[in-house]
Amino acid sequence: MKAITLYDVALLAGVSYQTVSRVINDAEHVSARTREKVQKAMAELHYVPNRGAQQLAGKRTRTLGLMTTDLALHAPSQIVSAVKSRAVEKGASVLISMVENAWQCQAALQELLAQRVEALLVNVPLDDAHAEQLQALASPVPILFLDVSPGAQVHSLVFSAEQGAALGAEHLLSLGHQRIALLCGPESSVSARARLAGWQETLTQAGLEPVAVVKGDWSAASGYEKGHQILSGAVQPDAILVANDQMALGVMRACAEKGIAIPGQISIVGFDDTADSAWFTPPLTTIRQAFREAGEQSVEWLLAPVSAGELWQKQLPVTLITRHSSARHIPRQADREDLARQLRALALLAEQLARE
Ligand code: IPT
Repeated sequence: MKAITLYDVALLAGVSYQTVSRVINDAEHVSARTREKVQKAMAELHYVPNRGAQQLAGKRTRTLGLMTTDLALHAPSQIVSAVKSRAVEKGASVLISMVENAWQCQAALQELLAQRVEALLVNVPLDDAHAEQLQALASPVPILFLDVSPGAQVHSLVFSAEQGAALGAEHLLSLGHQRIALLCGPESSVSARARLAGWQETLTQAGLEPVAVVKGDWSAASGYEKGHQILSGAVQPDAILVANDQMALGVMRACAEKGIAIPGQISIVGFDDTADSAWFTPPLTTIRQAFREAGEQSVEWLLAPVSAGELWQKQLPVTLITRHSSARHIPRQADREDLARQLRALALLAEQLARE
């Protein structure tokens, strides 16, 4: 079958080739009536404009490139969802490339550039040097990073990991918890390392050491497995700080299997506040990272990036969302007996002293 061209559309609509081209490119100076006529002819002929040809003719593609980590994870998929909807609103399209690890980034970047994206968004955890290298490779195409440390010399839009971690730890301390276990994200993630550092700093300031530090891979399955590991450790924790809500989901399952009541016997605090976290049993207390806002602001930047030379670096706030997986510490039976024993010994001592 012969491919339908602009000429066929022009012929059927009874207008010139240039007029059809103007309608396709949303150019000015086309009357509503003409536009309608052309659109009708296009529909009738099943004509689809050829982006490649438009691009060769030097037209803007309004195509954004998005490189993302595993979309099976809730946080990255919710960011992509927000990016897509804002881009559609703005008349831009998004090409998505998913990478399994940081080392695939360079090839993915080349592939997106080969498709002539106008700007790039990268939501892959990257160390400073690696992000800086990708920024140099992408030049002059603007590139924005979502999962880097604020110290990286690249354009970035990031949530404050340390602040979020401190909020979670302070919340547990304010509830009277002292035996706190930490379930971190993978070592390869900058954000996971920053969250761990934030927790540790807050606990140290309170004169405490975590009762366990365990690493998972962000998935609910790893939360379940590591949750069981923590719960069968030498010291039973009063609370667990979990580096993301998906792992918290697995931890909650492990608690249920062990018959440990949340929040009666253990408090759980997550990180992310993904769309499902309010629907866990019980609804999860967590640190909110506003993924929708992050996705939307990224698109705004990508469509109007700052002038070259200057670094654009923005930190987004994180907030504590208190739901029902955390509650005031209730001393355990053993602790209460221990306290009673100590008080009796003290009373005895006081009596002796009084007699002397
Ligand atoms: C980060 C999430 O907090 C975590 O749950 C996990 O999905 C991770 O991404 C995947 O890389 S959010 C990121 C913008 C720091």
